[in-house]
Amino acid sequence: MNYDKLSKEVAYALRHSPEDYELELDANGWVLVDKLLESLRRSDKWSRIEINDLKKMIEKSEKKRYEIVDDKIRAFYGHSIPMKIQKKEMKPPSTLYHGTSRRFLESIMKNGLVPKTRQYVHLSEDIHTAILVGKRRDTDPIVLKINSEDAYKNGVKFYFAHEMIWLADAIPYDFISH
Ligand code: HQG
Repeated sequence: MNYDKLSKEVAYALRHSPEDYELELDANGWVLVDKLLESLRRSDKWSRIEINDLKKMIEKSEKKRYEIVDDKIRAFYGHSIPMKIQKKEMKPPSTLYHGTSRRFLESIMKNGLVPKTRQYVHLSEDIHTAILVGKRRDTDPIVLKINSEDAYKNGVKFYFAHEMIWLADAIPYDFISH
């Protein structure tokens, strides 16, 4: 089984277009694993898919994108559907990082970080993860440093996705340096 392809398909189902899969995410982004399997099986590509394939997909991925708990599965981050997925508000580490394309720098330093097509701005706990995120768009990405301690003190809300990825509604430019 091609787990990368499966992961991309699951991203459409759990982050971007659940309605195309006849799925309805709950407020925290969960759906029943059985419902997802049922929907995936309608396509020839995944006609024999089982829960163990989803578990292997999660296990083999270099990135922590999904979790299965009991009979449910969800994406930790990355949603673009209109209904905003509720994330747990939490005090962030004092510094976070955001890897991005150099060509966005001017606009980011003028407008701050905004979520664009997704529901939240995505921030990384470590520089290495930020570089990987930035490399999706630029072979030589820039890593922005977010003064999350000051941002938090000034009322910017942060949300926990998982131990490497934090989310925010937006980050004003005063808390961004490079
Ligand atoms: C940029 C992937 C101009 C921002 C990744 C980013 C991550 C601005 C792009 C996760 C801007 C949005 C999310 C402004 C933000 N002016 N550009 N004011 N504000 N931007 O894909 O953070 O593999 O929505 O810098 O690895 O790149 O799918 O966000 O470049 O974890 O699991 O607008 O998605 O994970 O791009 O990536 P995205 P992201 P997966």
